[in-house]
Amino acid sequence: MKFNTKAIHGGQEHVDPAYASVMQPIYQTSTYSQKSPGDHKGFEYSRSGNPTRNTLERAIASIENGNYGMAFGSGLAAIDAVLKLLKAGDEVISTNDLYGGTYRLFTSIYEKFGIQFRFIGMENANTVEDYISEKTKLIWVETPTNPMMNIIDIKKVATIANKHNILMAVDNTFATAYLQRPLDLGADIVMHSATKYLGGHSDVVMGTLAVKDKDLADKLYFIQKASGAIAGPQDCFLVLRGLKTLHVRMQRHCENGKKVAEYLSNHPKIENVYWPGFKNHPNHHIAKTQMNDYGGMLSFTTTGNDYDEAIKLVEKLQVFTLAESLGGVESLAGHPASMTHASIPKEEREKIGVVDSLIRLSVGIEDIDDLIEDLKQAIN
Ligand code: P1T
Repeated sequence: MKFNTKAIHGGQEHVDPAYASVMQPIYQTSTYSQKSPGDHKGFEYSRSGNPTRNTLERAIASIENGNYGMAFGSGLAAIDAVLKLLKAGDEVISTNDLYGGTYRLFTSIYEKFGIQFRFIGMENANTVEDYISEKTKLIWVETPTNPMMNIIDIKKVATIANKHNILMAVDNTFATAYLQRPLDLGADIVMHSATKYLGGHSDVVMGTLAVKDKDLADKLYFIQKASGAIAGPQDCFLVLRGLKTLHVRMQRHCENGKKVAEYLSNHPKIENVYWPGFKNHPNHHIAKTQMNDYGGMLSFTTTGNDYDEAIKLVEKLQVFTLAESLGGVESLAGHPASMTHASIPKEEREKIGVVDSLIRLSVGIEDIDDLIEDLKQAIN
């Protein structure tokens, strides 16, 4: 089955044996009756399994070319489940540019439990090998990274991870399975903040994982059940509905993203535009091979790198909404230094380019003329 068909039908055969409804029903139930202890129809309690969630989990596995999927109450809950595979004394190597909340989870929660994190630039994948020790148990990769849009060579990092018997996880939130499929490139785990493009309508908070390996899936299902950070059935329904238009939404996000990136790069008041589709992006050649297109996310800085100017600019936007999050049909703008990445110390974030004038755009699927006009009036 091709991707566009999988987005609509993947994992969704016979979703309703009772009435043959075309859409997966919302099973808003915490529990299921049993004829005799253990004699039931496959479900006993909704923390361990729920038909609506199971259908979404199969759909997520299907679009990522995995065999098993899991849905959690948020993207961070999904990342949290992956970290629970580890124990005190283990080390994690992570991209140094990543969502501020992921950084906070790693450093403020898991360091306390004796897990060590090394945040490194992975733009040259070979450098990963220099940081591996016998304690390294997980490599965490975001690509494109949030918010600097760095591109990491998934296949190369996966080959290194595999050679040393280390798990490799990819946060695929910015690209989605429409643009890149990390499991096909050798990663063990693919993670999403489904809050973003998978849901697609800014109306749900959810996280997902997909894997190929049965043993790994069993460990993650156990963590999901034992820790309990599951996604609820109504939210699973919303993401199932979102998935059905993922491919058409992503096409327009990519088209609009390209036009906005080009407009900004030609504007005299704009200093840098970070978007992997530019030929002069340092890892454009990798993006070109591992992604099908370049997505709708980009960041830029204004000339002079002035905090107040950046704030004024985002306040003036009218079609773009100033808000955290991304990946919905509507265009959003954010100021990472004071919003999504405020939990990263200033010296750390400035080292990777998250300066005071950096503005991040999630380019939506509105009419491109209105988006450009809005940016023009706000910048000028
Ligand atoms: O918000 P939540 O669903 O828990 O997902 C966390 C998360 C994980 N990974 C990436 C790459 C993310 O961008 C996020 C959430 N990001 C934002 C809210 C944001 O505005 O960047």
